[in-house]
Amino acid sequence: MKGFFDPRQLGHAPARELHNGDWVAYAESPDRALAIQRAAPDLEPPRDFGMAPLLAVHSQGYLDFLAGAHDAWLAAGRSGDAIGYAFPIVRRRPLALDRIDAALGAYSYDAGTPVAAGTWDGAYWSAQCALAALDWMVTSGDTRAFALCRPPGHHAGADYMGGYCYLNNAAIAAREAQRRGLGPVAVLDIDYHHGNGTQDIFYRDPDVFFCSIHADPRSDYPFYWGHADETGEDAGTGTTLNLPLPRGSGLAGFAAALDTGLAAIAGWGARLLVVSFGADTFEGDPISHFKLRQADYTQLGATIAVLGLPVLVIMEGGYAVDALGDNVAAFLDGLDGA
Ligand code: Q9C
Ligand code: ZN
Repeated sequence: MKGFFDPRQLGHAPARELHNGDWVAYAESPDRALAIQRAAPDLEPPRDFGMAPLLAVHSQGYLDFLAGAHDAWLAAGRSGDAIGYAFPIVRRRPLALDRIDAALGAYSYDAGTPVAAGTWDGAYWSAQCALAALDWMVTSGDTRAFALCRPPGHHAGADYMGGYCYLNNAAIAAREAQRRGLGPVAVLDIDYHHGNGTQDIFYRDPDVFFCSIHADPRSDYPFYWGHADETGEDAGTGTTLNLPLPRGSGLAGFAAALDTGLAAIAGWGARLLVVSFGADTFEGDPISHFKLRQADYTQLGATIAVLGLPVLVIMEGGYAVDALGDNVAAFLDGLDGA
């Protein structure tokens, strides 16, 4: 399967994250991309589609912040990665506050998403991979493409970062697909964690169907979003479908939810499927609690292929680095009918 990756994505390398009250090594490491690259060796660098497709999803203020945050952090006399610590949860007014700590809080919802020296470039080229994969499908007529997006994107909203995510690669590709007349577009999110950023971006949009299968947010990050009663709003009512599963779920539970999600996507009339694929549903994932095995990913890919829609795969999470390449390859093989 044609795929895209840019070495500049490796420059995004935060040192550590806050995990259950301790500082631990950052789980979303550059090694993840190298592991996937080893298993899917034909990846090529994307061309530069510029800022316009990013601005179709994210606010100018947020993009300006993200591009300048690490320099502002250094200018404030700090070292290492920029991390916020005060979050305006009650009234998120658009105050133009200069202090870097205020901006970090206003443009994020967690303290687990540091901005490092290479974050802007890494996130920028990650998003360009999603656009290049879409462009490949359009120009070649291929019904498949893979974007090795890293950093991932599905927790990032129009004007916030979170959950290791800065730019919402899947949303950027979906919007660009709409713009090119490839819609109606459905986004199927099968990362272990709910894709709260993608959901938020399309929550009132009747033209993008968002379906997510994920760990029940009553037990798992991101907690506040992904509950079954979140179904969209205003004109978008009914175009969001959340299928939370309990910790410990394996192939049987996951495949049943996938059947439900795919039936809804088919019934809605999607013409293009964007899959936010996380391999953190793997039994060996260090931060997650599902029980999928390598061969299960081939079955899930094959099940999605039965829909008969063009499929653009956007990489999201997956932190068992030693198994990550094989798990991704297994999923892509299933999609390809192997
Ligand atoms: N270390 C994705 O899989 N963890 N993001 C919270 C505990 C956040 C996962 C802090 C997990 C985010 C793309
Ligand atoms: Zn995840």
